[in-house]
Amino acid sequence: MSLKKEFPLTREQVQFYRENGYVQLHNVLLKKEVEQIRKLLTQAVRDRKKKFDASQLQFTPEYERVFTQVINLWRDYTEVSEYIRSPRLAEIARRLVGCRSIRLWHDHALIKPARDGAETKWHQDFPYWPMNETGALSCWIALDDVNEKNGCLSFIPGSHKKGRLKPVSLTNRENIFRQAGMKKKDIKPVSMAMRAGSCTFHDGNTFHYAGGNTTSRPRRALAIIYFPSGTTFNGEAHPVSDGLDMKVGQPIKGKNFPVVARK
Ligand SMILES: O=C(O)CCC(=O)C(=O)O
Repeated sequence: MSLKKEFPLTREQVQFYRENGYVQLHNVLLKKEVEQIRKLLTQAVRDRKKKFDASQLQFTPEYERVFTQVINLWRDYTEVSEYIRSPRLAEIARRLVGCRSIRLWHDHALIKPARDGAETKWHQDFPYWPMNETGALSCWIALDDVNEKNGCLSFIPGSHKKGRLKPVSLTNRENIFRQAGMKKKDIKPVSMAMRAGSCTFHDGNTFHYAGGNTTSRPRRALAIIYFPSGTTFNGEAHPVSDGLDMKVGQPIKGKNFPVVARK
Protein backbone atom coordinates (compact mmCIF):
# COMPACT_ATOMS: atom_id res chain seq x y z
CA MET A 1 0.00 0.00 0.00
CA SER A 2 1.42 3.42 -0.94
CA LEU A 3 -0.03 4.85 2.26
CA LYS A 4 2.79 3.44 4.38
CA LYS A 5 5.52 5.16 2.35
CA GLU A 6 6.41 8.79 2.70
CA PHE A 7 5.79 10.80 -0.48
CA PRO A 8 9.09 12.17 -1.86
CA LEU A 9 8.13 15.83 -1.64
CA THR A 10 11.00 18.04 -2.81
CA ARG A 11 12.14 21.39 -1.42
CA GLU A 12 11.32 22.95 -4.79
CA GLN A 13 7.72 21.73 -4.49
CA VAL A 14 7.44 23.24 -1.02
CA GLN A 15 8.84 26.52 -2.31
CA PHE A 16 6.49 26.44 -5.29
CA TYR A 17 3.52 25.95 -2.96
CA ARG A 18 4.49 28.87 -0.75
CA GLU A 19 5.04 31.17 -3.70
CA ASN A 20 1.99 30.19 -5.75
CA GLY A 21 -0.50 28.91 -3.16
CA TYR A 22 -0.87 25.47 -4.76
CA VAL A 23 1.16 22.50 -5.95
CA GLN A 24 0.31 19.52 -8.13
CA LEU A 25 1.66 16.08 -7.16
CA HIS A 26 1.44 13.05 -9.40
CA ASN A 27 0.75 9.42 -8.48
CA VAL A 28 0.16 9.96 -4.80
CA LEU A 29 -2.20 6.97 -4.68
CA LEU A 30 -2.06 3.65 -6.53
CA LYS A 31 -4.71 2.60 -9.04
CA LYS A 32 -6.11 -0.09 -6.73
CA GLU A 33 -6.35 2.42 -3.89
CA VAL A 34 -8.29 4.82 -6.11
CA GLU A 35 -10.64 2.00 -7.04
CA GLN A 36 -11.22 1.15 -3.39
CA ILE A 37 -12.04 4.77 -2.53
CA ARG A 38 -14.44 5.04 -5.48
CA LYS A 39 -16.37 2.00 -4.25
CA LEU A 40 -16.59 3.34 -0.71
CA LEU A 41 -17.72 6.68 -2.03
CA THR A 42 -20.62 5.22 -3.97
CA GLN A 43 -21.70 3.42 -0.82
CA ALA A 44 -21.35 6.53 1.34
CA VAL A 45 -23.41 8.74 -0.97
CA ARG A 46 -26.15 6.10 -1.00
CA ASP A 47 -26.13 5.76 2.81
CA ARG A 48 -26.06 9.49 3.49
CA LYS A 49 -28.85 10.28 1.04
CA LYS A 50 -30.95 7.63 2.75
CA LYS A 51 -30.32 9.18 6.14
CA PHE A 52 -30.51 12.71 4.70
CA ASP A 53 -28.09 14.00 7.26
CA ALA A 54 -28.00 17.70 6.48
CA SER A 55 -24.84 18.33 8.50
CA GLN A 56 -22.93 15.82 6.39
CA LEU A 57 -24.45 16.25 2.96
CA GLN A 58 -24.87 19.61 1.23
CA PHE A 59 -27.99 18.97 -0.73
CA THR A 60 -30.01 21.43 -2.84
CA PRO A 61 -30.91 20.93 -6.53
CA GLU A 62 -28.84 23.96 -7.57
CA TYR A 63 -25.89 22.97 -5.39
CA GLU A 64 -26.14 19.39 -6.64
CA ARG A 65 -25.49 20.55 -10.20
CA VAL A 66 -22.14 21.89 -8.96
CA PHE A 67 -21.46 18.74 -6.97
CA THR A 68 -22.81 16.24 -4.52
CA GLN A 69 -20.78 16.87 -1.40
CA VAL A 70 -20.47 14.25 1.32
CA ILE A 71 -18.64 15.40 4.43
CA ASN A 72 -16.60 13.50 7.02
CA LEU A 73 -16.46 10.02 5.59
CA TRP A 74 -13.58 9.26 7.98
CA ARG A 75 -15.95 9.06 10.93
CA ASP A 76 -18.17 6.33 9.44
CA TYR A 77 -16.01 4.35 7.03
CA THR A 78 -12.89 2.75 8.51
CA GLU A 79 -11.31 1.90 5.17
CA VAL A 80 -11.65 5.41 3.80
CA SER A 81 -10.46 6.81 7.10
CA GLU A 82 -7.10 5.10 6.47
CA TYR A 83 -6.63 7.36 3.48
CA ILE A 84 -8.02 10.46 5.09
CA ARG A 85 -5.87 10.11 8.20
CA SER A 86 -2.88 8.70 6.36
CA PRO A 87 0.48 10.20 7.34
CA ARG A 88 1.51 9.97 3.67
CA LEU A 89 -0.94 12.73 2.73
CA ALA A 90 -0.91 14.59 6.03
CA GLU A 91 2.89 14.80 6.12
CA ILE A 92 2.83 16.51 2.72
CA ALA A 93 0.37 19.06 4.13
CA ARG A 94 2.51 19.59 7.25
CA ARG A 95 5.66 20.16 5.23
CA LEU A 96 3.95 22.53 2.80
CA VAL A 97 2.70 24.68 5.65
CA GLY A 98 5.90 24.27 7.66
CA CYS A 99 4.23 23.65 11.04
CA ARG A 100 5.13 21.20 13.83
CA SER A 101 1.83 19.35 13.76
CA ILE A 102 -1.26 19.35 11.61
CA ARG A 103 -4.88 18.39 12.28
CA LEU A 104 -7.77 17.20 10.17
CA TRP A 105 -10.56 19.75 9.71
CA HIS A 106 -12.77 17.54 7.54
CA ASP A 107 -12.84 15.45 4.43
CA HIS A 108 -15.40 15.76 1.67
CA ALA A 109 -16.16 13.82 -1.47
CA LEU A 110 -17.06 16.08 -4.40
CA ILE A 111 -18.93 14.43 -7.22
CA LYS A 112 -19.71 16.59 -10.22
CA PRO A 113 -22.58 14.97 -12.08
CA ALA A 114 -22.26 13.79 -15.69
CA ARG A 115 -23.35 16.08 -18.56
CA ASP A 116 -25.19 18.61 -16.51
CA GLY A 117 -22.39 19.31 -13.99
CA ALA A 118 -22.26 23.07 -13.44
CA GLU A 119 -19.05 25.00 -12.85
CA THR A 120 -17.71 25.63 -9.34
CA LYS A 121 -17.33 29.44 -9.34
CA TRP A 122 -14.05 31.14 -8.50
CA HIS A 123 -13.70 31.30 -4.73
CA GLN A 124 -11.42 30.99 -1.73
CA ASP A 125 -12.09 28.31 0.92
CA PHE A 126 -10.74 30.09 3.96
CA PRO A 127 -13.68 32.52 4.34
CA TYR A 128 -15.97 29.49 4.94
CA TRP A 129 -13.79 28.09 7.73
CA PRO A 130 -14.20 29.43 11.27
CA MET A 131 -10.49 29.93 11.87
CA ASN A 132 -8.51 33.00 12.86
CA GLU A 133 -5.02 32.17 11.62
CA THR A 134 -4.27 31.31 7.99
CA GLY A 135 -2.43 28.12 7.00
CA ALA A 136 -5.28 25.66 6.50
CA LEU A 137 -5.15 23.90 3.16
CA SER A 138 -6.94 21.34 1.00
CA CYS A 139 -5.66 18.22 -0.64
CA TRP A 140 -7.85 17.48 -3.69
CA ILE A 141 -7.39 13.93 -4.98
CA ALA A 142 -8.64 13.05 -8.45
CA LEU A 143 -10.55 9.76 -8.42
CA ASP A 144 -11.11 10.00 -12.18
CA ASP A 145 -8.76 11.37 -14.80
CA VAL A 146 -9.63 15.08 -14.87
CA ASN A 147 -9.27 17.80 -17.50
CA GLU A 148 -11.12 20.91 -18.61
CA LYS A 149 -13.98 18.85 -20.06
CA ASN A 150 -15.02 17.21 -16.80
CA GLY A 151 -14.19 19.85 -14.20
CA CYS A 152 -10.55 19.80 -13.19
CA LEU A 153 -9.47 22.54 -10.79
CA SER A 154 -7.82 25.78 -11.90
CA PHE A 155 -5.83 28.15 -9.68
CA ILE A 156 -4.67 31.76 -9.86
CA PRO A 157 -0.98 31.56 -8.91
CA GLY A 158 -0.08 33.84 -6.01
CA SER A 159 -3.72 34.76 -5.23
CA HIS A 160 -3.36 33.44 -1.65
CA LYS A 161 -1.35 36.59 -0.97
CA LYS A 162 -4.56 38.64 -1.27
CA GLY A 163 -5.52 37.30 2.17
CA ARG A 164 -9.00 36.40 3.33
CA LEU A 165 -11.82 38.09 1.37
CA LYS A 166 -15.59 37.91 1.90
CA PRO A 167 -17.13 34.49 1.17
CA VAL A 168 -18.68 34.16 -2.30
CA SER A 169 -21.48 31.81 -3.27
CA LEU A 170 -20.53 28.73 -5.29
CA THR A 171 -23.71 28.96 -7.33
CA ASN A 172 -24.26 32.72 -7.83
CA ARG A 173 -22.44 35.23 -9.95
CA GLU A 174 -20.49 36.96 -7.21
CA ASN A 175 -17.16 38.01 -8.54
CA ILE A 176 -14.13 37.38 -6.39
CA PHE A 177 -11.85 39.19 -8.84
CA ARG A 178 -13.82 42.41 -8.47
CA GLN A 179 -13.65 42.03 -4.69
CA ALA A 180 -9.87 41.60 -4.94
CA GLY A 181 -9.58 44.63 -7.25
CA MET A 182 -8.02 42.49 -10.01
CA LYS A 183 -8.12 43.54 -13.65
CA LYS A 184 -8.71 41.09 -16.52
CA LYS A 185 -5.07 41.22 -17.53
CA ASP A 186 -4.04 40.02 -14.03
CA ILE A 187 -6.28 36.95 -14.13
CA LYS A 188 -4.13 34.10 -15.42
CA PRO A 189 -5.61 30.75 -14.40
CA VAL A 190 -3.57 27.56 -14.53
CA SER A 191 -5.60 24.39 -15.00
CA MET A 192 -4.78 21.13 -13.26
CA ALA A 193 -5.48 18.25 -15.63
CA MET A 194 -4.20 15.04 -14.03
CA ARG A 195 -4.63 11.30 -13.81
CA ALA A 196 -6.72 9.58 -11.14
CA GLY A 197 -4.55 9.09 -8.03
CA SER A 198 -2.76 12.42 -8.48
CA CYS A 199 -3.66 15.42 -6.39
CA THR A 200 -3.25 19.12 -5.75
CA PHE A 201 -2.77 20.93 -2.45
CA HIS A 202 -4.03 24.50 -2.23
CA ASP A 203 -3.90 27.15 0.45
CA GLY A 204 -7.30 28.20 1.88
CA ASN A 205 -6.85 31.67 0.41
CA THR A 206 -5.92 30.59 -3.13
CA PHE A 207 -8.54 31.53 -5.75
CA HIS A 208 -9.77 28.38 -7.48
CA TYR A 209 -12.42 27.17 -9.86
CA ALA A 210 -13.62 24.00 -11.58
CA GLY A 211 -15.33 23.96 -14.96
CA GLY A 212 -18.61 22.15 -15.63
CA ASN A 213 -18.65 18.46 -16.41
CA THR A 214 -19.68 18.04 -20.05
CA THR A 215 -18.73 14.34 -20.25
CA SER A 216 -20.98 11.31 -19.88
CA ARG A 217 -19.41 10.21 -16.55
CA PRO A 218 -19.43 11.79 -13.12
CA ARG A 219 -16.23 13.48 -11.96
CA ARG A 220 -15.25 12.16 -8.56
CA ALA A 221 -12.76 13.72 -6.17
CA LEU A 222 -11.88 13.35 -2.52
CA ALA A 223 -10.72 16.48 -0.72
CA ILE A 224 -9.09 16.54 2.72
CA ILE A 225 -8.74 19.76 4.67
CA TYR A 226 -5.95 20.19 7.21
CA PHE A 227 -5.05 23.01 9.59
CA PRO A 228 -1.96 23.71 11.69
CA SER A 229 -2.34 22.77 15.37
CA GLY A 230 -2.85 25.90 17.44
CA THR A 231 -5.24 27.51 14.94
CA THR A 232 -7.98 29.21 16.93
CA PHE A 233 -11.77 29.29 16.51
CA ASN A 234 -13.33 32.56 15.30
CA GLY A 235 -16.91 31.75 16.33
CA GLU A 236 -18.44 31.60 12.84
CA ALA A 237 -20.94 28.86 11.99
CA HIS A 238 -19.76 25.76 10.14
CA PRO A 239 -21.41 22.33 9.74
CA VAL A 240 -18.48 20.44 11.29
CA SER A 241 -18.08 22.62 14.36
CA ASP A 242 -21.66 23.74 15.07
CA GLY A 243 -22.90 22.28 18.34
CA LEU A 244 -19.42 21.39 19.65
CA ASP A 245 -19.36 24.17 22.21
CA MET A 246 -16.08 25.56 20.95
CA LYS A 247 -14.83 28.77 22.54
CA VAL A 248 -13.94 31.80 20.45
CA GLY A 249 -10.20 32.42 20.49
CA GLN A 250 -9.37 28.89 21.75
CA PRO A 251 -7.38 26.37 19.67
CA ILE A 252 -9.48 24.00 17.59
CA LYS A 253 -8.68 20.52 18.90
CA GLY A 254 -10.12 17.31 20.31
CA LYS A 255 -11.21 14.00 18.90
CA ASN A 256 -13.18 15.57 16.05
CA PHE A 257 -10.02 17.22 14.74
CA PRO A 258 -7.26 14.63 15.22
CA VAL A 259 -3.56 15.31 14.77
CA VAL A 260 -2.65 13.49 11.56
CA ALA A 261 1.05 14.37 11.22
CA ARG A 262 3.69 15.77 13.56
CA LYS A 263 7.41 16.44 13.31
O1 LIG B 1 -14.30 19.95 -6.93
C1 LIG B 1 -14.72 21.08 -7.21
O2 LIG B 1 -15.52 21.27 -8.13
C2 LIG B 1 -14.27 22.26 -6.41
C3 LIG B 1 -13.51 21.87 -5.20
C4 LIG B 1 -13.13 22.99 -4.33
O3 LIG B 1 -13.50 24.11 -4.51
C5 LIG B 1 -12.27 22.68 -3.18
O4 LIG B 1 -11.93 21.50 -2.93
O5 LIG B 1 -11.90 23.62 -2.47
